[in-house]
Amino acid sequence: MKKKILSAILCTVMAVTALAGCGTGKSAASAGGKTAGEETCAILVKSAGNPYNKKMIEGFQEIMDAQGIKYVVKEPEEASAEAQIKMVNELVAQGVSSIAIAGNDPDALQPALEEAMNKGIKVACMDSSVNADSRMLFVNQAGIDIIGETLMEAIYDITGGEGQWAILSATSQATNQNAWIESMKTVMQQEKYAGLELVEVAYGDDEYQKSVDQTLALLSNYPDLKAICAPTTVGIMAAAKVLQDESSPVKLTGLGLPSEMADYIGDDDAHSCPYMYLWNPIDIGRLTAYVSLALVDGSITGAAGETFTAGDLGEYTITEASDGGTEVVLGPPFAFTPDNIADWKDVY
Ligand code: RAM
Repeated sequence: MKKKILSAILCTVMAVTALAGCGTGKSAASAGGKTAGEETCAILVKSAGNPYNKKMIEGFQEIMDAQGIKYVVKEPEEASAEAQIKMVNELVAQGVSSIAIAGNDPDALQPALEEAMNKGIKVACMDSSVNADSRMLFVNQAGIDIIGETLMEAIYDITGGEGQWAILSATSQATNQNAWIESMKTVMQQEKYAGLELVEVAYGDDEYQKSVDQTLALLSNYPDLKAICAPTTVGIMAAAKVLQDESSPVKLTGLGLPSEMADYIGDDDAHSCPYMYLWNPIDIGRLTAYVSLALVDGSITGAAGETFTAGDLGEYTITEASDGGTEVVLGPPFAFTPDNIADWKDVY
C-alpha cells in the first residue's frame, strides 16, 4: 500500500514537472511488438548488460506493444560512439520511422543522425543527449542543474562539508554524466563548499569490473578520502559493494537503481550508502515511446512550446534545453533512503 502511495506521488511529481529520456542495448537487433502499422520505432541505448538500460527498453516496449507498433531494440556491446554509429547506419538502411538514442558522445553521432533525419527518420534522444543538431527532441530524465545541486548537497551532507571526495563516473564521453559533473563543479565554487576537495574523476565505463577496480584504486591512492559520488547506476553498485566488503569508512552517494542498492543503503557503519537518488527508468522508456510516436505521426516536431499527451504520464510541454536544442523533462530526482528503500527495491 505504502509502495503504491509512493509510486503515485512519484508519478504525479514527474508528470507535473514534465518529461525525460531512456535506452538499452546489445549487438544484435531484436524486433518485437505487433505489426499493425507500417511504422517501426527504434530504441538504441548506451550499451548491453546494464539493467538501467533494460528498464528503459521495458518501458518503451510496453507502450509500443500497447499501440501495436513494431519496434527495434539496439544494444551495443560496448558504450562507444563508434558502436552506436554502426547501429544508426543499420537502422537507416532498414528504413525505420524513428530512432531514439541514448548518446555515448554528444557530437560524434551527428553525421549519422543527420543522415537519418535527411531521410525522413524522426530522431529523438533520451537519458544522455546528442547535440542539438543531431536530434529533434531530448527526453531528459531531470534537469541537469537539479541533479548537480542535489548530488553536491549530498556530498556536503555525508562528509560534514569537509575533506576529500572523488567522482566515479561512467565513460569519459558520456553527455549526461559529464553535464552533471560540470554542474557539481559549478555548485562547488560556492563558499559553502570551500572545505571540500575533489581529488579525482575516475571512469568505470559503465562496466562492473572496471568500476570495482577504479573504486579500489581510489581507496588506495587517497587514504584520506571521505566520500565517493557515482552518478551512474553501474558505478554506484560496484563502489557500494567494494566499500562494504572492505569495511571502508568512505561513504557513497550518487544515482542508483533501488533494486541493486537495497543491500547497501543504511545509516550505520555496516552500510556504505546513506542515501542516493534516481528517477524511474521505465517511465523514461515510456515517455520516449510517446515522443517517438508523436514525432512519427506529426503531432509534434520537437519545437519549444509544443504539447502532447504521454498516456498515463500526462501532458508535457516541450521547452528550450541548455544546449540550444529542445527537451521534455520527466521530473526531479527522487531520494532513496533507509526509510523507503524497502518500498522501492522491487519496483525498479
Ligand atoms: C547508468 C547510465 C545512464 C545513467 C544512469 C544514472 O545506468 O550511465 O546513462 O542515466 O547510470
